Amino acid sequence: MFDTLLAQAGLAEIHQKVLDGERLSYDDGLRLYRTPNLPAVGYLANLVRERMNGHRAYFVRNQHINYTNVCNKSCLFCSFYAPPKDPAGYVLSPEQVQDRVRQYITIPISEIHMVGGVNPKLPYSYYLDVVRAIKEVRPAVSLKAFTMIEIEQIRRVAKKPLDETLMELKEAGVDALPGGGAEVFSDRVHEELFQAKSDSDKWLETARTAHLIGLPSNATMLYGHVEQTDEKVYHFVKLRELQDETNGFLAFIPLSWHPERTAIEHLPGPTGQMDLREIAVARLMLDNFPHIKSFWIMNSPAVTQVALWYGADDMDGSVLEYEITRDPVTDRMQALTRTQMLDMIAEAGREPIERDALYHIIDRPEPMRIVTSDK
Ligand code: V47
Repeated sequence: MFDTLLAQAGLAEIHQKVLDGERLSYDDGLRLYRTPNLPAVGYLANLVRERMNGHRAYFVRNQHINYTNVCNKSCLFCSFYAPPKDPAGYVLSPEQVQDRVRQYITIPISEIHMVGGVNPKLPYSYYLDVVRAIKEVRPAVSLKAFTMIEIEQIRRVAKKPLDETLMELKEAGVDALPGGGAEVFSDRVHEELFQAKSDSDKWLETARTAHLIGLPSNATMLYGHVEQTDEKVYHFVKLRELQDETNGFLAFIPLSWHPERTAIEHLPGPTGQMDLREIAVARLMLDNFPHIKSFWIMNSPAVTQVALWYGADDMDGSVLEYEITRDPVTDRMQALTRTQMLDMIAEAGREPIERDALYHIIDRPEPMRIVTSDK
């Protein structure tokens, strides 16, 4: 029955490659985007997902901290930043960052995710101090901090070679780098939406250096704005090539663009159909990435539950206080408790696994324990 469905969707050849564990080509990637039969793509992605991760669905109790919103990159897709000298700009001191960490000290958080704008005023010592300040309050937490774009800025103010800068951040307490700042690896989109930021070659070079000195990272792709299908497939191919070389990527996260309050908010933005397809195509193309994450903040909890059958094996986590896309008017708290995450995963028919930033297993909750304490 499935064979007929896949043949009708024009995916018979890709199905065979998936069954044989054969790498998909650039043209296969285009075909996966172009077939209207999304469930067929999801079915193929789920074959790979279950082969690599069984029924496991990872989640993390984490806290997000944005140390500054000041940014000199003026990306048109972003609503978070304040340009230098804008009165809305802020910088958290290391002590204020510690206060944020202490705020949730009773919750057994295992990951802190810290990113910020590219703030030209911050000296090198600030970054090291903030990292040490976090580890002083929560020594056991795994700290995932600074996108490749921030790392470039940190290296600039450090006036040191990239590998040395990364080593010093690692020694201070950074355990992994988040996947942000990659956007879409396309000179055209770069020119149109984020020309002040460095390009894809630089992002990949920074990731390569981080991996080589022993700092793993994630990778992202921001979609649903002006990008085209061939650019997304190219993005996957470049990431896959680097992963072949370094094996330093932990997870890939397709980021569903939110148009609200951005300079290009007239664009319609992505749909649920697109969100599921990005997850599925990523799982199929990125055959050497151990994990594909459906970031529930961007994709919604509802789409994320379905995504666990479309290639995703991770839903991110509690995400205490997400500011990148928070609505300043409603100021609605975006957070999930452990119980809510367990319920979401259990209802989707997957096996919940609590992890830290490096995918060390913290807990394998028994299904019977779902509906217990709420932290
Ligand atoms: O680099 C900016 C994106 C990224 C918007 O590594 C937007 O585990 C949607 O990278 N709508 C930062 N996205 C977030 C990020 C991330 C998130 C969760 C987990 C991980 C991880 C990484 O957010 C930026 C940019 O690509 N972004 N503006 C927006 N309006």
